[in-house]
Amino acid sequence: MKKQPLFRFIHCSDLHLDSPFEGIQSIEPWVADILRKATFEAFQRVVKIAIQKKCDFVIISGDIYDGADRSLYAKLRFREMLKELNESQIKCFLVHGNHDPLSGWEPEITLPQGIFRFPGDKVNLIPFTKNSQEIAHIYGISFQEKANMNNLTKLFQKSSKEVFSIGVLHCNVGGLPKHDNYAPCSIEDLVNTGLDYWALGHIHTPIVIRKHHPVILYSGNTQGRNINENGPRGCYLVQVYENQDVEFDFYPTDVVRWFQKRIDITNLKNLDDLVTLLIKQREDIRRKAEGRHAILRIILKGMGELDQILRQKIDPERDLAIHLREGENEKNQFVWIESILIQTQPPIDIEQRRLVDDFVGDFLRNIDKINKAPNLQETLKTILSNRPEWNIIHQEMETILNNHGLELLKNAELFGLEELLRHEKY
Ligand SMILES: [Mn+2]
Repeated sequence: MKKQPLFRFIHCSDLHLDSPFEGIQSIEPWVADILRKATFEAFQRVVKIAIQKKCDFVIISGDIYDGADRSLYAKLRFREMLKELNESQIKCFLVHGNHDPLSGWEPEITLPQGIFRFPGDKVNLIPFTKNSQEIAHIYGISFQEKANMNNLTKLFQKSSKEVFSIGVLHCNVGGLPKHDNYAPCSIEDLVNTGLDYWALGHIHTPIVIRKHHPVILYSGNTQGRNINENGPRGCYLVQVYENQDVEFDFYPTDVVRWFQKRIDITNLKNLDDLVTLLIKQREDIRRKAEGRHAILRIILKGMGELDQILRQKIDPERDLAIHLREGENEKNQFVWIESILIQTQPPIDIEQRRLVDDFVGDFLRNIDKINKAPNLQETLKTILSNRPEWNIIHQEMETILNNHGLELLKNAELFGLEELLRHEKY
């Protein structure tokens, strides 16, 4: 028979309660309603797992609330769920992160007993006792302010070698790109503290940084909130044994899962084939979502005969997405098409065509010249600022150029190419 662990806990993070879902082009009220509740429902699933698995405590590594000024509704719902933990004698240890620093406004709502919130001035140590035996030390510190640029690991000092020690911290390990570099630290810093388990928050993708001595984990957020947060989201169930061995398992808690799917049109003969393929992909995603709802972004890629029709005759939102969403309100697990992006190309070898000494070749060579300019944004700006319309729309255009300059140029190239070759059979 398998040995029983000394204790079990849940490590979760970045609940972002009451977070709005970002970037969905078109949404019906019934979907919006499910999305609005999703961050709460995801934490409800964490609570359920903690109770079912008979956990001793739950750790939340920051960003419980989405905004520094917490919504009253979020705090009320959070309290209800914490009450359930409390009724099952499950304690909860939490820190605050850059989204919900201690300096933010908080409605005066008392949280239930058994919840420990780490202050932001220094690292506190909370001993955890089971059957009158001290079996774990939990260390943590909250963000006082949003932009915490200090290496907080320097404040952690292990007080006992014998007792299993857990550090709770919202931080960026190793300067992970695309994330604010708050509370920056290195893996070495974490190892040097001598703690046995690091329950980290801030990075929304689950990452196992180190498997043993110490275990270092980002649990990721409990519910993905935009297309960049695709794939499974959830929490870790951690079991610690008498000899300090640690086992950890990921449990998905997301109510709605985000997917991005690239579809190649190269071998498609007509729109009928495309629609059939899109429906097949939608059903494939429904299976992959494993019993939960899904939001799907489709990107059409490839070089093919369908390119010209897709670019010139089809509105992907009005013609295709809307069709694929029909009947989804009757499904137990919906697949909501977030958008369909057309990034196809005409079946022409553009590099070869660029070499031809004719008008089309000239056009392609000019585009290439702009593309290779040292500062694409500035070059495009100079060209466009000679146009009379620039005076009226320059503010909007500058934002677009800064964020999507390259994309704009690519689209212009394909559009120009198709227009110039409109009467040619290619
Ligand atoms: Mn976060």
